Amino acid sequence: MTISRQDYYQRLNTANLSPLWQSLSRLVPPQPQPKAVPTLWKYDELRPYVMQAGELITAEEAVRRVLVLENPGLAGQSSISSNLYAGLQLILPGEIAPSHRHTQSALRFVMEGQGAWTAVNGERTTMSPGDFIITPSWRWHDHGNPAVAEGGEPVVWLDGLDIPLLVHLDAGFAENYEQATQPIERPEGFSYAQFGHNMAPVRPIESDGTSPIFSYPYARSREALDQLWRFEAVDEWDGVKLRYINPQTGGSAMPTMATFLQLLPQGFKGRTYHSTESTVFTVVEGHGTVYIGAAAFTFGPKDIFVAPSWNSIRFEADSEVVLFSYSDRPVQQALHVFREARE
Ligand code: 1HN
Repeated sequence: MTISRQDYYQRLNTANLSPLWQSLSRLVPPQPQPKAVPTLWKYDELRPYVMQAGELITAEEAVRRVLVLENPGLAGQSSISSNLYAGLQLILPGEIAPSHRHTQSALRFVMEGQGAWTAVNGERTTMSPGDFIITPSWRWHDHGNPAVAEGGEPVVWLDGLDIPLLVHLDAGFAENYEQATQPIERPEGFSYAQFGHNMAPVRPIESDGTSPIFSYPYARSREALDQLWRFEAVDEWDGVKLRYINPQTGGSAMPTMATFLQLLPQGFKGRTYHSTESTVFTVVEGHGTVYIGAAAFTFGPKDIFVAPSWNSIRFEADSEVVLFSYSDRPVQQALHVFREARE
């Protein structure tokens, strides 16, 4: 007598087996089926929570005083999209976030406040709003903020990391440095002088896959967009959009995350596109509306929103808008699975 399918599946289960025919369409969907959902965080609503954290815990105790932006479709996973992490970090005057390193790559995008510093590769950089700062994989990094007497003020930045990707890859390592801060070996601005002016040292410095420029100041990137806009280089989907590059390779500044800055002219009504990358956007300037899948979000300065893979995306700008964004595009490109469609 043949057993019932029910019994059969039960027995398979106890033998650590499963019938592919029951999961095939889920495993190989006709198009991406992200669990992450389009989500917007209004900075006005986030900010009080961030500042309260400053009253409840020191940077020293927290190690990193960060509120994680968690996608409601990925609850409990500290993820804003399937491969990306986002958080808001606060550092108060006089505080130090102690030096450590990990295989996860990190980016910082400064949201508010001036004068905090981050150190990477023995060099410090001072933060200003709109600056894009990189912590490469496995490099010691510490952050600090001068005391109030030296002009310190609360500084908040957006942290973008490839944490969920490294979870999938089971490739996470981390270590603490024996001191709170790493030794300073080079003057501030050294790496920017070497690589930030379309020039490079004559004797090649070997690339570790991450840009040797670890701070991309906002003023310079903003100026590029402004000039291109004046030259009427406005794309119907993206407005004026540039990607940050690693000057050693021409590729993305970080191996796992691409970063972009784009300008939407006042009155811009963009066309619709789809992309397999999941993108986290933050608003640097201006007001507008973004349509992501079935969602419509009106946004203003410092708001953060995420467009998970293959959701339709379209922008409208009420005033001149500047958006910073990061995505998992380089990973998809390396694997030859990146796709986009422009309607
Ligand atoms: C980290 O090292 C930082 O260095 C921020 O500021 C956020 C989230 C998870 C793991 C490491 C930082 C982080 C992080």
